[in-house]
Amino acid sequence: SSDRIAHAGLAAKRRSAEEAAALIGNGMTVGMSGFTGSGYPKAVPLALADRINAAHEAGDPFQVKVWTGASTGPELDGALAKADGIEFRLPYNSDPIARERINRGEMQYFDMHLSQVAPMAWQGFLGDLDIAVVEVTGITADGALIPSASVGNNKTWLDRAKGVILEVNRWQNPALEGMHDIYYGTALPPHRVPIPLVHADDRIGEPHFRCDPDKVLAVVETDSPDRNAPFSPPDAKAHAIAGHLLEFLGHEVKMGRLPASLLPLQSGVGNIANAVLTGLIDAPFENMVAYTEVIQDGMLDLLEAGKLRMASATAFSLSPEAAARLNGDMARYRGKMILRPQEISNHPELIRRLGCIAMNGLIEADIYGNVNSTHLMGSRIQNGIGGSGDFARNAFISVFMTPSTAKGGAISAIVPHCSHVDHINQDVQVIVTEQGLADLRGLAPRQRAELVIGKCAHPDYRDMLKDYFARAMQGSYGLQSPMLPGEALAWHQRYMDSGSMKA
Ligand code: 0RQ
Repeated sequence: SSDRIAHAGLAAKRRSAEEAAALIGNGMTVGMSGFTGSGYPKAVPLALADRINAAHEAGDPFQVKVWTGASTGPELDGALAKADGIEFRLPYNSDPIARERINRGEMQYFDMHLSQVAPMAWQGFLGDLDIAVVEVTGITADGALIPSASVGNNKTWLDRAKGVILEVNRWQNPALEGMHDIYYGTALPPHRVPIPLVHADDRIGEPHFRCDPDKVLAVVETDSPDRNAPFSPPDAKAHAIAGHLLEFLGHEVKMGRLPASLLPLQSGVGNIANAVLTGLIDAPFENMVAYTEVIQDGMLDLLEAGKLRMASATAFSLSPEAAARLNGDMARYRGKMILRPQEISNHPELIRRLGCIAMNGLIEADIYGNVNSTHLMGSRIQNGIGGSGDFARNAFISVFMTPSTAKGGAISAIVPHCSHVDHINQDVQVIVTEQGLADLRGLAPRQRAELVIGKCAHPDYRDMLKDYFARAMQGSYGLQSPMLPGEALAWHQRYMDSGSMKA
């Protein structure tokens, strides 16, 4: 049926996923929709993976370059990576098969700030975009596109691509229409102008994507759910981290440094971020707003509890249960949520202006408060920097949180020296573990080290860190940020050699 495709010319372009995938050839660059497992195309990438497998079996080369919003789902990154069909990938990935290929050196991965993807695509040095494959909820009578459960970089892909393949997914709720705010005022320097958004709930754009129907090569109808991953219930550590952070925020309100409704919240992905949001339900803050990247379960709970007034993001990232809840009551939620292009949801200018409270996860932090969000043991990519850098550098307060150990205690998340740095200490103001919270604002490196070791490190590693710091105070080349280069990464080497950072 074509009740989701009201434009006659585009209805006439309905094709099978196989026919659409046949338009994609070896070496092409394909811009796909999708952000944290929502709104990604579900049929064409699978059909493309079949084509790639067939080519490889026949001994022919077939790989594509894949650009997206952020992470997608097993039908996209998983299937294409399994087929060894991705030559180059940007800007964020969390798929385990793709991760494995990247870490085996079989795929080039350009891990970038999510706010920079669209502007850099416009700058032109990334090369041409051959095809856009974009999931939409429907097509209006005049050919405008009703966005899906994520906006991501779709506007840019639709504008930049030479040809467009649309997936119209009837699983997406038609009541999504009107929730989106697609801003068409971006430009490259010297023509850039201020983005006219001064409150998290301002609408500055249009509800639909513009798309030249002549550029549309095929329209594929689908009926498939997003990859909605369940959240594990917060464990004791997550509760402890949330507790420390909420106490800190309460203190900031008391000191008059934050308003009673706080400032627009940004929350990263994962169970700890979700536990913090859940904890906010019982916290004394009212009328909060979120200006963030993804709307996860905890945000929905806060909206329902009336604590959160509205949430602005670029995508949903929900558990199956929360997705069903949202779908069942979309018309009501629509008035409280805005989905925007990721260059707007993550825009440094807007994050700085609004004064967001950024709360993100980390892999490891060093004693001076530099943060590694991406690489295990300095070299193995986990996911990518995502939006954490967009928010951390420009936030009113930038918070990073983590359990103090990983891998059953064999790894300390607080180390003498980060094996890779994504967020320099200037962009990291608060570090929280289940052990405690270090408020590093206004402190110099040696002062920061005392606090990070004392408040955040696990007791199993605290004396080792104190010992390193004391010896660095003696043997360091300079004492601004004391360091023993020959020893700084010894903990990581010990883990790789023996399976534990413990001496
Ligand atoms: O690996 O599953 O094999 O055991 O890293 O760790 O504890 O599940 O942590 O889900 O909160 O993710 C930084 C990755 C944390 C995330 C990161 C191992 C650990 C496990 C994952 P296993 P957890 P979380 C906006 C913000 C960047 C993007 C971002 C992230 C795995 O928060 O991707 O912030 N951030 N975006 O065992 C070795 C350590 C380790 C370690 C954890 N120190 N050494 N391994 N692990 N610490 C949202 C978006 O941008 C979309």
